[in-house]
Amino acid sequence: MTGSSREMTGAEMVVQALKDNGVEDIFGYPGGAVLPIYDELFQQDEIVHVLVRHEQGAGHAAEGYARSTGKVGVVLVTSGPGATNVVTALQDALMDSIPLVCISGQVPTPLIGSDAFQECDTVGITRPCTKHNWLVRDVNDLPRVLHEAFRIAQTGRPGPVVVDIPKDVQFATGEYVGPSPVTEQKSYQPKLQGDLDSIREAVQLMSEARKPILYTGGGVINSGSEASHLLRELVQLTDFPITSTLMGLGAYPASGKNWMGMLGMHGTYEANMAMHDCDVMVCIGARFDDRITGRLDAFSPNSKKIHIDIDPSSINKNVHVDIPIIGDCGHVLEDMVRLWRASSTRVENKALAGWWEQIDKWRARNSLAYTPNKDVIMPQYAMQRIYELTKDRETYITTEVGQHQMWAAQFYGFEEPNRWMTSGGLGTMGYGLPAALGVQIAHPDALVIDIAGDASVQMTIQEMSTAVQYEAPIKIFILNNQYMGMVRQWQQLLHGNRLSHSYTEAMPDFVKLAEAYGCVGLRAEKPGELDDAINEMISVDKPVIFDCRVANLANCFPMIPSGKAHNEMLLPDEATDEAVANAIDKKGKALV
Ligand SMILES: Cc1cc2nc3c(=O)[nH]c(=O)nc-3n(C[C@H](O)[C@H](O)[C@H](O)COP(=O)(O)OP(=O)(O)OC[C@H]3O[C@@H](n4cnc5c(N)ncnc54)[C@H](O)[C@@H]3O)c2cc1C
Ligand SMILES: Cc1ncc(C[n+]2csc(CCOP(=O)(O)OP(=O)(O)O)c2C)c(N)n1
Repeated sequence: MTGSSREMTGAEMVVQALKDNGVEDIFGYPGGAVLPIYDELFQQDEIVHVLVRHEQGAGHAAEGYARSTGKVGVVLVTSGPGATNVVTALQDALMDSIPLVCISGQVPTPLIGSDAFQECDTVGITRPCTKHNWLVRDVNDLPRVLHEAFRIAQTGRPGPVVVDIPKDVQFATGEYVGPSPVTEQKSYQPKLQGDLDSIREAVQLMSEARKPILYTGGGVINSGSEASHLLRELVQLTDFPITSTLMGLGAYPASGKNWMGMLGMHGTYEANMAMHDCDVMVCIGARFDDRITGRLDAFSPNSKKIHIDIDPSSINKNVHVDIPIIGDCGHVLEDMVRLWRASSTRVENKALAGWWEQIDKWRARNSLAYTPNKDVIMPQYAMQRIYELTKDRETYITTEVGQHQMWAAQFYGFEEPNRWMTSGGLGTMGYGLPAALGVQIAHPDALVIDIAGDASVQMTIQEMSTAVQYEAPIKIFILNNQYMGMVRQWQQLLHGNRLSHSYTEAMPDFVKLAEAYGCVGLRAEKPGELDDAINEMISVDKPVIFDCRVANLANCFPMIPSGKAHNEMLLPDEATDEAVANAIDKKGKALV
C-alpha cells in the first residue's frame, strides 16, 4: 500500500491520491467549487498544475499528454460551466479510448438540486460521455473512488472518468487509505489473455489464406509498445500486407516493406482494394468504424474475419466476424506469434506472391499523387517538407480536424507508436493545439507540431497564452486555405458546389496574433520559401504560429464518398476540377 493511512480533508485526499497514483502533471481551471483542492495544490510542489484558458483545452491537453505517454491524463475543473466546458473533451476521449481522470467540484451536498450558483448535474451530463462517473457524497468513500477512477480509466478499453466532489466533502475530514495492489472491485475485471483455442483457430485460418491482410488500429497503441514490437514480428513472420486506421498509425513503421498506408475514406487505393478483395482479414485493435467500412453490405464481401479486441461490445457491433478473440492486443499477439512459429502449415508461397503482385499493381496507381505548382504551395507538398525536415528528430504530431488532418495522416510517415495525436472518432476541431500543449508538457525537449487548419485553430487559439506561460515551445503549422476546406470539398463534390458558409471572410493575421500572444509568427507564401521558414520554426525555442498559405481549393484524395464501397473510390485525376473553377459563394462572388 502506498500513501499513509491517516486523517485528512477531502481536498487533501485528492492531492494525496493523485500522488499515490503517480500523477506528475494536471491541467485545470479554478472556480468556487474546487477552491479547497486548489488550496492544497498551492501547498505542495510535487504535482505541476498547468493553468489553461478554457476547460476544453484542459481536456484535450490531458488527452495529448495521455496518448503520448501511455499514462492517465488528469483534469481539474469547477462546477457548472467548468464541468460543461470539458464535455467535448470527455466525449472525444471516450470515442478514441483515451484514459482521463476528470475531477470536478460540485456545490455543497445540502444545496444539490436547489439550482444553486454554478450547479449542474455533472454526473447526469457526463454519464453518456464517460466510461464511468461518481458523485462522492461521503468523504470516507473518496479515497476508494479516486483509486478506482485511475484503475477504470486505464485498464481494459481506456476511457475518461469523472469524479464529482461537492465542496463540503472537500472540507470534511475522514480516513485516507492508499491504493491497494489487489482490487476489491469484482464487477470490472477486463480480460487480457485471449482464448487459446480461438487464437489457434485464427492462426490456422491465417496459414490457409491466399489473400490475407492485417487491419490494425488504435488498440495496438493503447496496448503499449510491446504490442507494436509483436505486430512487427508477426508481419515479418507472415509477410502479410498491413494497413492501419487513422488511430493506429505508427504501430507498424511507415517505412516497413509490408506497409500499404492508411485505409478508409481517405486511405490509399492499395489498402482499400486489398481490404475489399482479401480472403482473410485480421483486425487487431480496430473497431470497423464507418470511415473504414464504407457501405456495410459491400464491405470486404469474400473474407473470413478475425477480430482481436479488449472490449467484448466491439465484437460484431458493425461487422459480423468469424473468429472473435477478446483480449489485449499485446497478449494475443504474443500467443499468435508463438503459435505461428510452432505451426507447420504456411500460406502457399505462390498464392502470397500473386497477392503481392496484385497489391503492387494497385500501388502503382499512386493514389496520393497531386499536381505540384511552382508558384503556389500545395498542402501535400507542405506536409512532405514538414516530414522531411523533422523526421530525424524526436517529433510528435497533433492535428486539428479537416483536410490538413488527412494530409498529415497520408504524408507524414510515422515510425513509432504514440507520436501521432488526432481526434478520430469525434473529429473535434480545436483538439490539436491544446493536445500539442499536453504533449509538450510531457516531453519538454521534443519537437511538437500541431498541423492545423485556419478554421479549426481558432476554436482553441487562446491556449497559446498557456503555452507562453509554461514555456512550451509548441509549433502551430496552419495549412491556411481560407476555407473550411473539408466542408468545402464535400459541398463541391456532393452538394452541387454551393459553398454555403464554408468561407471565412475576416481571417485574423496569424503572424500578428502570434506576436500578440508573445509567440513567434512566421509566414510562407511560395514553395521556395517553405524550407527556410520551416527550419526557422524548428530552431525557435518559443511557441510559433506558422501561417502557411496553401492552394485554396485543393481537394483531399483518394476519397470514398460516404455510403460508397471500397472499390468506388474517387482518385485524384478522376475528380472534376471544373466545379472548382466555377465556385461561387452565396453572393455570387468568385472565390477562386
Ligand atoms: C475528417 C475525418 C476523416 C477520417 N477519415 C478516416 C480515414 O480515412 N481512415 C481512418 O482509418 N479513419 C478515419 N477517420 C477516423 C475514424 O473516424 C475513426 O476514428 C477511426 O477509423 C477509428 O480507428 P480504430 O478502428 O483504430 O478505433 P479506435 O477508436 O482507436 O478504437 C480502438 C479499438 O481497439 C480496442 N482496444 C482498445 N485498447 C485495446 C487493447 N489494449 N487491446 C485490444 N483492443 C483494444 C477498442 O475496444 C476499440 O474497439 C477520420 C476522422 C475524421 C475526423
Ligand atoms: C467542433 C466542430 N465543428 C464542426 C465540425 C465540422 N467540420 C469538419 S472539418 C471542418 C472544416 C475544417 O476547416 P479547417 O480547420 O480550416 O481545415 P481544412 O479542412 O481547411 O484543412 C468542419 C467545420 C467539426 N469537425 N468540429
